[in-house]
Amino acid sequence: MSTRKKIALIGAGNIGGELAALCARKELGDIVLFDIPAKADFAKGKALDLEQNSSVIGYDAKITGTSDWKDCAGADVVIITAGIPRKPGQSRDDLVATNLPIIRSVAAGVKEHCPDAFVIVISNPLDAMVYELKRATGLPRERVVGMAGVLDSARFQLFLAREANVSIKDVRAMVLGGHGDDMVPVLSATTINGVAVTELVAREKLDAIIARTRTGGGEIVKLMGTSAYYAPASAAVAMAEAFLLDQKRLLPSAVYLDGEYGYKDLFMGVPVIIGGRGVEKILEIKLTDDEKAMLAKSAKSVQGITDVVKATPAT
Ligand code: A3D
Repeated sequence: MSTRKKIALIGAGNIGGELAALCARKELGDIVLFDIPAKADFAKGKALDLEQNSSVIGYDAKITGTSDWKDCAGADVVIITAGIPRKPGQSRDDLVATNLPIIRSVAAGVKEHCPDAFVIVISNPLDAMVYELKRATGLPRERVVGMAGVLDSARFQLFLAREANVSIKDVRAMVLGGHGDDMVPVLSATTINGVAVTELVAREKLDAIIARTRTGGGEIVKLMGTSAYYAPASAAVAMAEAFLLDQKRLLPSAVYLDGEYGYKDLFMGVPVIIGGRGVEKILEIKLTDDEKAMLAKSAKSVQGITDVVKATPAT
């Protein structure tokens, strides 16, 4: 039996496949690609393709495709992409009717087979789906997070780097709040290698970049007919890696708030430290009055969709 870490990827679609490819190349552990029975062979085929790729690239990882939850048993990390992505013209919230029952069935699998895992949810609408996953599994808040802030910050960073004509490596930014069109790019925490971004990018350009960041997911859906998958997968792997390698990284993540920033019983993006114990700390950073107001607006949207989820009985 392998003593490597085990990573269960729930959903073997576009993001699931890229997650598997990245985890394998980084040799983070053995990988199980899980999907519904109708797509079991598809998951098996993807797993085999990726195992064959190990021979070319040179990585050690066992990759298995399955639709049997027993194969996920004992996973150290579970990353959930099960559900449908957006089509052009749809909002993330439009997905709730389809994705809520899916998340509930995945939660049952996680609860029974992976109760000790660090769980990262990607399925949309993100903040409401991760709320339901935690509620339905009863897992502690240290071990359930939603991926959105790392991706939204990456989009913000890219647009800033292009505008300022500097290397992407030197841009540090933070996008907080819900994963929706009123997410909160925090300018007071955004620098180009320590230099305030407001010194290098004009205010009206910043406003345009903030607007583009907020609709960054929709821009790709409109172009491709489905949602992004390379950057979302990389963002989730950064979070998984922080846990598996105890990196203690400061990453914006959707976490269960219990009074932090003045919000309770809600999942929303805030800066956290992720290390070997999962969410090791929730940081309450100083925000300007403007940023607090934007966060309040975003929290209101998240609360609205979370309330819909809470009011929907299990079928
Ligand atoms: P897609 O390529 O369709 O893959 C989803 C997979 O989930 C499919 O293979 C389905 O068969 C599978 N699935 C459905 N039901 C179940 C189930 N009960 N158990 C296991 N697997 C199941 O979609 P995708 O990979 O492009 O996107 C997946 C999700 O991520 C969607 O909800 C997207 O909206 C969301 N997404 C979130 C972000 C964030 O930043 C939060 C970014 C991009 C996409």
